[in-house]
Amino acid sequence: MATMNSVYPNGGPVGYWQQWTPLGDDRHGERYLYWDATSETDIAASNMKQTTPGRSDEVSSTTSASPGQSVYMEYTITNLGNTFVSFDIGFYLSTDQFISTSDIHLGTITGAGASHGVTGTLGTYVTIPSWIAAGTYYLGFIVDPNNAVAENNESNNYMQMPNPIKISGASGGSSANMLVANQSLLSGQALTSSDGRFTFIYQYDGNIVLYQNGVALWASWTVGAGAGRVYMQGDGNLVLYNYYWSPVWASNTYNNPGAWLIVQNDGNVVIYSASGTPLWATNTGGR
Ligand SMILES: [Ca+2]
Ligand SMILES: [Ca+2]
Ligand SMILES: [Ca+2]
Repeated sequence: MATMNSVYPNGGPVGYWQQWTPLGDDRHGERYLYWDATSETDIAASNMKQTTPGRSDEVSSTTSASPGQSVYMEYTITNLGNTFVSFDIGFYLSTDQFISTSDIHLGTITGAGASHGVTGTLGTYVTIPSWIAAGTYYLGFIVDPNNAVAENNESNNYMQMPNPIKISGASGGSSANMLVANQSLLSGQALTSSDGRFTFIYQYDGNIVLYQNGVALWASWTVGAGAGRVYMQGDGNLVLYNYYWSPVWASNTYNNPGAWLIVQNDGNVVIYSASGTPLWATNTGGR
């Protein structure tokens, strides 16, 4: 047995002030004994980077952003095994420090690869979703997010950025532009895009209509179903119920608990899943 792989036989580099700072071989601070096995497959994620030989520091990442903004993040990947491995890299935005595939998916690099023993720090741009609520989030990444590679250690594949990212609120007016789970529009109630240009209204005549400056862009064609409600159900389905609580129209996006609707500034009305996947839209964007 060996106590560390051949890249850092002495346990890793020494950082500032002679403090030991971990690199990609650190495996979340845990130390592993490596068997003298004929094969080991393990890729690992880290938020450290080697700056000069013997010195390492945290990777760079953007610490504040607006919805829709493209932001930079670095990430380090190490192939701890003894064979070449090809893998995907997924990028995520999380409300906590724990990055998982159920967080908001920002994109995936497919077909990355690393020879055994190699550590590399890479950088990429990811786009903060335009629909995101203001708050503090963590950017992070996962190597082999779909677990296409069987590894000796599957628990060291995710990592958050060293610093949280503060996402500001969307600019513009203060009218509600969203319908979240268990919220309804009653007759005459409307949502307005945050820039005020688009209105999504449940009219008294029963029709749900999206307007831009008085011009209808989209409608549910449900005249006669007034005095009911447009209900964003807990199962993710947006349903228009009439006065008798009979469903008249639906987005058919059920089986998506936590889904929500937004009137976007591009003129599109979109229902997103809880993890940010578009499920339904009026397809009226680009305005
Ligand atoms: Ca791994
Ligand atoms: Ca998370
Ligand atoms: Ca895996």
